[in-house]
Amino acid sequence: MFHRILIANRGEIALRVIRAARELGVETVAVHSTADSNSLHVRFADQSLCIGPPPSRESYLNIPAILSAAEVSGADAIHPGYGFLSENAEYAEFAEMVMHSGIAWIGPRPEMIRMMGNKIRAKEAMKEAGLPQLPGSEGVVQDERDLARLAERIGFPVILKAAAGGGGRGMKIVREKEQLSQMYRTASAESLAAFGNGDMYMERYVERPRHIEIQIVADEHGNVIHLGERECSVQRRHQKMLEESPSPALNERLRERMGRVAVEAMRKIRYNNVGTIEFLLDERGDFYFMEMNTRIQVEHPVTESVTGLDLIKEQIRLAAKEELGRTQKSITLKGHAIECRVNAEDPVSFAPSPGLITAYHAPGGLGVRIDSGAYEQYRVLPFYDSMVAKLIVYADSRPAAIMRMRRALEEYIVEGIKTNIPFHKKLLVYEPFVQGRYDTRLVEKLLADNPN
Ligand code: MV4
Repeated sequence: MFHRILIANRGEIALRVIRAARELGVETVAVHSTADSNSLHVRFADQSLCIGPPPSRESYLNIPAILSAAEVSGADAIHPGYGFLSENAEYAEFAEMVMHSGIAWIGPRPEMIRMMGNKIRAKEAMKEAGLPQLPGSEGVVQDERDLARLAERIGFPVILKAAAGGGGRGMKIVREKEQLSQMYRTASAESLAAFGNGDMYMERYVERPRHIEIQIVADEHGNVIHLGERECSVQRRHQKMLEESPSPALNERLRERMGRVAVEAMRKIRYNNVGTIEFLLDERGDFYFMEMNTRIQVEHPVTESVTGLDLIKEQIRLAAKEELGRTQKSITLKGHAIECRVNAEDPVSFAPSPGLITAYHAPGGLGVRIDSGAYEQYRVLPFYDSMVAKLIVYADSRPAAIMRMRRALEEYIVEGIKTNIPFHKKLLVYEPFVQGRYDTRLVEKLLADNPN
């Protein structure tokens, strides 16, 4: 096992990694910007080092500063968390540089990160590995002739996606032939400007999909298991707001099928550490590979709640080359978990609302978990994303989890800043949500049905 882990992140995920490391008896090193000196991750780590000024580019994205911090603190492993470098074009290079410095990398091999970072290469590899795919371009759209020919074959509507995009960035839905050229040129130019890569691919557009993702855990010795799914269809502009596990859309047969093909694919590419395979699930119950995330995700606690595994401890153990020590048979999904992302934002306009938290009281009681770096007198900074807490509830059944989440949201006191807690309270009584009958358009529909 490692002696000392440096956490290349801030906020709740830095705290989350510190908690896991401490329980494993491993020392921790926090890095922070000058704006984060009073953060809990700095307080709870064994050591902390300031790595630069508030803007992320100069601190949490500053690879040389982070590597220097690892060196001077004597860290023998680095955990990247999510966001920052783990959602950056340089993610694979960062992993590589860490390993070349003789420091263990708590994550997948750089080649895995690189492959999945290019959405076209990821699709090709996952097709080869047996994951179902939507009819599409099978590679880059070469030119305008290729474009028209492909769209004709696939049939409208189609969707154009950026090879270097992901998570909804650089996408264009095209409903008719006449819009095709224009949309393609715009999308490709925008992607080139945003990601330095104008390559586009095309897929048949699925109208009312659900976003279902399968959690994978893989060791360095070829053992791979899945931990079931997370339902992530409650999103606004590609920002997830609430996640749950299990998905109300899956039955045991479909779960077993999605999990099995996901595990087989990961075995074939010799994937290591934790990862998430994202699928689109259509109204017929057919599922298609969308993207793969090679990092721990914000919503990992719902999986922890229903499986009883600590995913961060698993990540650390796997990076230390330990064996998985669990078989697929030993994994059972029990009960139901829901996570609400509590953001410092206006519940109506969704505009960020940074500032001083003047009063704070987090809910408690059976089956309630809060992952947060917030406290009374904590200042939510404008430099970083607006998520201030994750509220996770666990109960025997979905209806009981919904009741528990409503109760917990009522107990939550956050004053001084605006939060989306009022939005979550509406969502938790919204009939399509309560029924579990929803798709990726749920939030839009809720906002249309509740004009204020
Ligand atoms: C799609 C799609 C429909 N058909 N691909 C959005 C995020 C990115 N990962 C891919 N996304 C989509 N891809 C095809 N072929 C619909 C979406 C989509 C979506 C997906 C998951 C969750 C929310 C979404 C909201 C709008 C569109």
